[in-house]
Amino acid sequence: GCVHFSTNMSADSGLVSLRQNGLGNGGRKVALITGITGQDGSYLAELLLGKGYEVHGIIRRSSSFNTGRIAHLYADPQGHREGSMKLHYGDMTDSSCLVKIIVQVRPNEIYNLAAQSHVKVSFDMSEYTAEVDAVGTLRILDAIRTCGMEKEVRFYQASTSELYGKVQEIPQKETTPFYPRSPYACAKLYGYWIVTNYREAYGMYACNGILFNHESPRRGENFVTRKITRSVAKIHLGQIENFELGNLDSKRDWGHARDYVEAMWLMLQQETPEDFVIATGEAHSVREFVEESFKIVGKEIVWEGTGVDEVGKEKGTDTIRVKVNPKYYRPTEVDFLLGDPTKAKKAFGWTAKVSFLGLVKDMIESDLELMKKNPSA
Ligand code: NDP
Ligand code: GDR
Repeated sequence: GCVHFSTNMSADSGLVSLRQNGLGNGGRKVALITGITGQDGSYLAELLLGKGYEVHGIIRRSSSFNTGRIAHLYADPQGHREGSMKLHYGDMTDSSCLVKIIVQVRPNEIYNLAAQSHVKVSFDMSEYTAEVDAVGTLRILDAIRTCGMEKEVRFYQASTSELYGKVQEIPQKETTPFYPRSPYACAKLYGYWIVTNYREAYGMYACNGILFNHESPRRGENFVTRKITRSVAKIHLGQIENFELGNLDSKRDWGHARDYVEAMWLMLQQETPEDFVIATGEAHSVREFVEESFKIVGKEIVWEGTGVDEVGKEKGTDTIRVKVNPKYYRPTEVDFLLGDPTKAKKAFGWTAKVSFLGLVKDMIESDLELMKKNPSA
């Protein structure tokens, strides 16, 4: 069943009636975040706590700690004692758990960020990805209905630019047709449409945020940006000589996660629920991300081609710093994503604050600090 993360969350019998007027204890808004331990979940929790929300998060049981990104948000980080943030064990594959948590928390807003979010991994774990990313979204929507809260809860769905996949139009906006290119994107396509359907069928306030790639020092270590900044930091500090990447030519519209979680919140504060593209409006290749990273630490890059993908000239006797390994290629690739965030700007004044260079700099600086402190990180 569903286990409380710690003991100081009381099963207050007055909780339910108190919250039926739409506000939590002490008139505070209550938010429930799935995927709170992930990159976005941690920034969103910070943002909502800063706005005075009572924040509840669902975490998975795991054999090692998975709360590293949110540890600083505990009232007492040493003792893992909760203040305004409360954690519940649960899983997107477990409906009864979702129902129990929603009944107990009675949130005003639910942010559905939980996902098997790695595109390459989704080719290896396609069925599980569908379970979590597609059916998981259906499960939580149905849990809301089971609790009779479909008219009071506001629901945010973490949709993605991966829906555009094999691009039909440049730049991509809310009306651009979808063409998913991975089991991940196919699962998220189901998520997108089931959210749209429940909005139309049951009058739910439910929104798809179609977010383009967003990164940060907290980005998972096997996404390309973080892999690059970690490796370049280690090369700069003399901890490693080189590293491997896959396709260097794909282009992405990369923004900063801190900016993007604000757009999630804004979407749920509007009069009517709608879907929005969130992007910077600027695209760069993986190769450019590598180049900018090396520039920041003041090192020359030496590329190595594999014959499969010739990526540059080897220079003299210098050490090869970046190798291309086809094992990182995807069976079907998404070549070029560039978003048009005009609708979000018009509706609620959102624009990305952090530039491409600002993002690379933030990530490199943070990884330099990390690797200096802990070379085995
Ligand atoms: P992360 O991979 O960093 O975080 C994913 C979160 O989902 C983690 O908290 C993870 O828990 C949790 N999770 C995974 N599987 C389950 C499960 N079966 N049940 C419950 N929780 C689960 O992703 P991001 O923070 O980068 O992204 C957040 C969401 O936004 C995802 O849905 C992603 O697909 C989507 N998205 C991300 C974009 C980006 O550029 N970052 C762009 C567009 C969409 P644990 O920590 O235990 O692994
Ligand atoms: P993406 O992010 O697939 O866009 O999905 P990722 O950083 O994994 O890949 C971006 C591009 O870089 C190329 N690439 C590599 N990628 C990884 N991970 N590792 C490598 O070594 C490597 N070398 C080159 C990839 O081929 C790809 O073209 C992210 C996730 O956060 C999704 O959950 C989210 O929906 C989308 O962004 C928007």
